[in-house]
Amino acid sequence: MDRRLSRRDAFKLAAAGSLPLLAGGLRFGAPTAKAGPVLPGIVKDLPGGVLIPRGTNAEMNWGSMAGIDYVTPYDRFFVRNHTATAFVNRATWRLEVFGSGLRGRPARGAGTLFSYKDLERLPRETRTVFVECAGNARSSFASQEGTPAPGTAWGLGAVGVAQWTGVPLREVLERAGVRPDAVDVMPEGLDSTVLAADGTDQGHVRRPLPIAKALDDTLVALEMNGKDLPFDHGAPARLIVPGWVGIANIKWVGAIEVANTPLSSPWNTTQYRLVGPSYPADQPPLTTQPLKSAFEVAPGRTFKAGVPVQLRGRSWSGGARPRSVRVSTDGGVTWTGATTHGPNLENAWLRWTVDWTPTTTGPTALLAQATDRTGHQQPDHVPFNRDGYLYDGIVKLPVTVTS
Ligand SMILES: Nc1nc2c(c(=O)[nH]1)N[C@H]1C(S)=C(S)[C@@H](COP(=O)(O)O)O[C@H]1N2
Ligand SMILES: [Mo]
Repeated sequence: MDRRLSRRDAFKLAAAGSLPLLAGGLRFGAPTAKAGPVLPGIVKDLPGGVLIPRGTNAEMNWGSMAGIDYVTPYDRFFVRNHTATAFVNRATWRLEVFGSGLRGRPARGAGTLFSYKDLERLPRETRTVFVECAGNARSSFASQEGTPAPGTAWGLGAVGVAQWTGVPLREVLERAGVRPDAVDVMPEGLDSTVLAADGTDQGHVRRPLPIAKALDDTLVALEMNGKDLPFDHGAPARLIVPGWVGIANIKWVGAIEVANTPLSSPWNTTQYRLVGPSYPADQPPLTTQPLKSAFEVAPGRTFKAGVPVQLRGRSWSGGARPRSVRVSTDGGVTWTGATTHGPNLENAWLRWTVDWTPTTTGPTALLAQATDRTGHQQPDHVPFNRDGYLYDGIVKLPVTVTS
């Protein structure tokens, strides 16, 4: 993995008018990754077979995780931008913490400023956790439930586990003078403001977080997998909110409001709630990601009849950890218990394998169903919600067996 800018990255940055903003010390080398599609708004290369373009976003191809260790490498980690990757100069970047939940109740512009160097001097922690889009597996509402939902048609690849290193948000808030009556904390990104479908400007990407979660395990991450945070994943600093919907993990964070009254933004009011005929009105904003499973197999892959293979996969949840997994290779008619392996970290994933010797030729579907430590199982069906969030059903992966 080479985090230097390729020549193509440099062109993309220049085209975005962003080169003057870049911090010094970047070296421009020859491209190192296999050429793949180029998406406006994403810096990293999208090598064929590793990341799949989805509009202006990029999804991990689960086939590219086969044989990969516990964490998702940078080159295959999905990217979800509401607008485009921001280029922030780390040397001049400041994080401002302000609001009515702090001593002295400083207004915006009068809060405490933290430079990157300030953060580097604070205590550090590493958390190995997933970031997963609330809309991950949204395409299953169309393919399995007959109720298509608008929005990025993700398969199961809008998820990745990385080692995020940074400063606990608690340390930052304590230094900024958080008061016991603080209720909500709202981080805000430095990327462009977002235009709604009707053309209204919704402002910068921001979403309130209850103070309890902010003071618990939330991180102001500076590193991903032991290296400086890459542009696409929020450099120089992003929030990591373990187990919660992707949108909570604000990238390119530039300001954090701490308030003694509840805060709101489009990302916890009109969006990121479950709206639909099966849900009572006024559902709360989404918090944790549900239990899911995926095979490390590219959709549509072919297998040869009579040739034994080891199918691998992973299961994860932002709630109780997965306990066991069962697998079907015949579209859900018969099931076999999978063997689980290695770590089963909270808010990360559990790897598993199952041996399979295909016999019947033709199209079939691979299914995996996880059970968590409370006994909850992934359901067969998921009731429709307007925005296609939190699809946690058993996903049918189409594959073909050839003679
Ligand atoms: N500032 C900002 N933060 C953001 C976003 C964004 O567009 N702008 N997208 C969010 C969403 S919807 C997701 S799923 C995750 C994706 O993180 P990644 O691109 O590092 O995988 O970032 C979240 N944080
Ligand atoms: Mo997301």
